[in-house]
Amino acid sequence: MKIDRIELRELQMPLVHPFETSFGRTTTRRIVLVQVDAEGLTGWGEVTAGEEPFYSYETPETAWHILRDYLIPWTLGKDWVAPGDVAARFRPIRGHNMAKAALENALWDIAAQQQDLPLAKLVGGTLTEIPCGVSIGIQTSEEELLEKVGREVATGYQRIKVKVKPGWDLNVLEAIRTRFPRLLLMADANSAYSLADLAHLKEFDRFYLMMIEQPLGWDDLLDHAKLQKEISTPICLDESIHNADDARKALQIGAGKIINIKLGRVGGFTEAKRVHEVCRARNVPVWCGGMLESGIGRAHNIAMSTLPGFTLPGDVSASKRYWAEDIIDPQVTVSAQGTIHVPQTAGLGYTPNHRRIEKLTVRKESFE
Ligand code: OSB
Ligand code: MG
Repeated sequence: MKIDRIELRELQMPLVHPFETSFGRTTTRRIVLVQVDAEGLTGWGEVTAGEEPFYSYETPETAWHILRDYLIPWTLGKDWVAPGDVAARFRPIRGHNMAKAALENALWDIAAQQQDLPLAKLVGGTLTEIPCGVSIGIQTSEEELLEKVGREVATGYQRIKVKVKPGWDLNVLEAIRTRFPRLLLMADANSAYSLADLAHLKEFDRFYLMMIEQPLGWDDLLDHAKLQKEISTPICLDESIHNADDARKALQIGAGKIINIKLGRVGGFTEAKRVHEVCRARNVPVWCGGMLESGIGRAHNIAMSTLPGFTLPGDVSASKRYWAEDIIDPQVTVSAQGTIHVPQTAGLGYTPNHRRIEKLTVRKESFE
């Protein structure tokens, strides 16, 4: 595969509802898209970094820099055999996984089109329908949260994740459990606690949650292992898993029992497949996380979610939960059973809408 041209662009996309986590609130996403032209085909990738360096150190700005000054020059004009070769070429750069993933995933899109395969098939997926959950941010009142939970359950979503932080945790879980005793429920703390909160974290056990996601430090494994020995709720790791080695070490020391795989956080499909393998070899369930993606990143997440180890509902949900109008056609929709039907056409399975993308673009730069 010979890469002829790469275009970077930044889109500003207002969310239909602001999204609040323990580290902050997002109202408009700044999304960097990577468009790759090779041998008459076009592939797309998305940088999933947050606007601020609060989930991880990456931002749209750091990704633009790493792509423009390193990843794109290292990729252009070279004759690649497989997208995985690009992943290997990017290894000398430490971190910046979301920048790497955007470019590598665009090449997977092209490879799928070249081989006339759905992206899901090319990456090794087997499911044709994926189970979906939703992630619900911190709200201004418990009543508002309960109403949102009720609406998502009625829509059909198979599990509900709520964001928690000190002061918005036991009280809201209690309220949800009282109203929805049998709901598949989990909480995501985004590193809002420390081991000093041990007694408090033990109280989460009474809500029989499916899991608690990343309760402790964003880059910690050791304290999570200590915590897991003290609580019965399974710990799911998100922020602290950057590659397959992290996953292996985490599972070896008992830092968690479940792993959330995000393509951006681990640097693209090649490494995400390795994380999946590490977990599958140990019978550890995984699920696909989300980063408030546009349709491009969402389409990649759908493909990833079809691998056989993705046995738990993920955070991959319908376009309309985020956008008045997504940038792909058709929009991502969810069935009444809370599933997404995986497209069976070649490539992404959704068509990027150039007119809409152009309208939302605030800057672009192309490289030949
Ligand atoms: O921790 O999973 C997370 C959104 C932004 C940053 C981090 C996270 C999230 C979500 C939302 O939970 C997932 C989604 O709906 O895309
Ligand atoms: Mg998370």
